[in-house]
Amino acid sequence: MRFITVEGLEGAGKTTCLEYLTELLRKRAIEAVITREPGGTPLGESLRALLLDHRFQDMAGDAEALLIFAARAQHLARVIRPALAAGRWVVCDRFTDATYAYQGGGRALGPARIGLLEHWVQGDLRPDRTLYLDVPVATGLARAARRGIPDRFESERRAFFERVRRVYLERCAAEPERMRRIDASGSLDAVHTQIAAALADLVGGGFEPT
Ligand code: Z5A
Repeated sequence: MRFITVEGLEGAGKTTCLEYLTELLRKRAIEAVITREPGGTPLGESLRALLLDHRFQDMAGDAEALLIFAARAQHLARVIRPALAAGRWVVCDRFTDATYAYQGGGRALGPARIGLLEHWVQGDLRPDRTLYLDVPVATGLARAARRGIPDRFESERRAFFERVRRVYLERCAAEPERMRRIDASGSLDAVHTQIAAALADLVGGGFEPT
């Protein structure tokens, strides 16, 4: 049983990477629980809709962080902890590193309050491995822009995303064993090779080349 999380700026390629990752694990007979944040439960998905909604443009940073941790508490209680307790692997599209990056960095709440909520909601639970898909802000925003109408986060200014990226990179540097930086600016093949390498030690014997 392992808890894997995938992080990155919008347009970094998390969705694309998750499909590859799921297939990679399946080849090793690992049927992971694939989930996402904010979301992953009916309550969490409802909170996600509020968080992304343009009507709440004036949402206070503290309110945003608390809603995200409310969704996370439900997700942990109803999906993540039960799956891990049953011996399943869990792969989650974003987790608490995103809160440090977006709310701690982007919204400038700082790491201390995020740390308090992390301790309250998660106790000692942390991901076993986090893949941070790193792209320059301009690359991520250009890829995300191809998808159509931006949500409340995607409408933020470039400086916001530069702060988000800085926190992600600092966290990779601080915890290199858990949090692996994947250069996601190149071809999908190059990204996939890095992903397989970053997970190889968790499955014993690594993965067959694809
Ligand atoms: N949020 C937060 O603030 N705090 C928190 O604690 C958490 C979340 C948990 C929703 O997240 C928002 O929640 C998010 C932060 C906030 N802000 N926004 N927006 P989300 O993860 O659901 O939303 P997202 O960041 O927009 O993710 P996404 O839509 O899933 O994007 P992506 O998965 O990273 O990108 P993609 O869809 O895989 O790829 C985008 C395009 O690029 C697509 O056309 C791909 O074909 C293309 N692509 C991907 N990789 C490549 C490569 N290597 N080369 C060329 N083209 C590529």
